[in-house]
This record gives sequence, structure tokens and C-alpha cells, in this order.
Amino acid sequence: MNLEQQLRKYLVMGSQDCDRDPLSILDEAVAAGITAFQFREKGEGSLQGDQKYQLAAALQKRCEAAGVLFIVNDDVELFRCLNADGIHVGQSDEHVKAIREAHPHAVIGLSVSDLTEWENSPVELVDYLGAGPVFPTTSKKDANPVSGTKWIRELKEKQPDMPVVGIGGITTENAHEVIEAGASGTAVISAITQAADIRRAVSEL
Ligand code: TZP
Ligand code: MG
Repeated sequence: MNLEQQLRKYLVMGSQDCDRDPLSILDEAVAAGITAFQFREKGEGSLQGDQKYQLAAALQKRCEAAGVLFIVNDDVELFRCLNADGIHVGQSDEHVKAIREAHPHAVIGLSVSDLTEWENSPVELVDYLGAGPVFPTTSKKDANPVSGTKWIRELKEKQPDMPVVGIGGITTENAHEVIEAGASGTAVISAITQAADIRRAVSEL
């Protein structure tokens, strides 16, 4: 699988997003066919220090065994310690340039939610862009204004060869709009973590 294919069904999750054991949620999602996973342990109720590390390591092990791309959100130190496949950063996180210099082969993802952010970002150094929030989301308290699928179309016009992943409020019902707009994949938290039937949710995505 190339990176675009690996980004197709992208689960983003931390313990704060789970009403039950994150490991069993990941196991179900992996069995159902997710292609990428991002460990995003942040916000209210998130784990810190060694607990965070232990959970990340256990989740990574499962991803490795299943050939699922394992990406760490924000935490460069954790990404290094785990020797993860990649890291996803936002606009205010550690600068992409330094990460790329230190890790020439890592998968680097960068969030861009509007044209100004895109213009001011070192997009030539990253492997994919996260675009959103595409739809209203309740999973991220400090989310930017909704960008719609229009933003994905704009990005693909600017950089046709850059893989783009839509994120924010994506459900099994609206995921097709994200793909139709040109995204390589959909990144979701609640559509999988809160699904009554994870197997079905992943398959419908
Ligand atoms: N970044 C932009 S929106 C969002 C993140 C991490 C939250 C996505 O969660 P959900 O539940 O899929 O809307
Ligand atoms: Mg961030």
C-alpha cells in the first residue's frame, strides 16, 4: 500500500475519546479494516507521563502486528521513543522543519484549516495534509471554524499530488462527500469510538 491508500480509513483516538478499553476499540477497528491510526492523547481526562507512554506502546504493538500505519499526534518525544511511523502536527506544534531534518523518512502530517495557514506552512516538507474541521465536531473543544468540503477541493487544486485527509464531524453518512472532494481518506474519532457496531462503521466508511 502506498501512503494515499494507507490514509484511507484513519482512526484518531486517545483514552479520553473512549468509554471503554482503548485497546479493545482499536482491536475491533483493526479487525474491521482501518488503514491508519493516530494516537492523540490530549484534552480533558487524558493520560500523562508513563501511563500515556504505556498506552501508546500497547496500541502501537497492535498496529504493527496488523500493518496499520501508526502516527503520534504532536508529541515529538513520544514519536521518537516509540520510533513510530510518523507524527501529525498542528499549526502551533513543534516546527515541521526540525522534525524533517531529524527524521528524513518519517511520515509527517500537518493540519491546515485555511488558506493563510497553508500559505504560511512548509507544505513541501510534509507527506500529507489534514483538512478541517470539515463538519461541526464535538471531539475537539478548540476546533477552528468549519471548513466544509470546499477547503479540500481548494487544497487539491493548489497541490494535486499532495494526499489530503479530511477530519472533523465525519460520519458514515457524509464520508462520501469528503472523498468526492478529492481527499485520500477520512480521519475520524467519534464515528468509530462511539459506534454501536465498529465493524459496520468502518466498513461503511
Ligand atoms: N481536528 C480537527 S476536528 C478534530 C480534530 C482532532 C476532531 C475530530 O473528531 P470527530 O469525532 O471525528 O469529529
Ligand atoms: Mg496539535
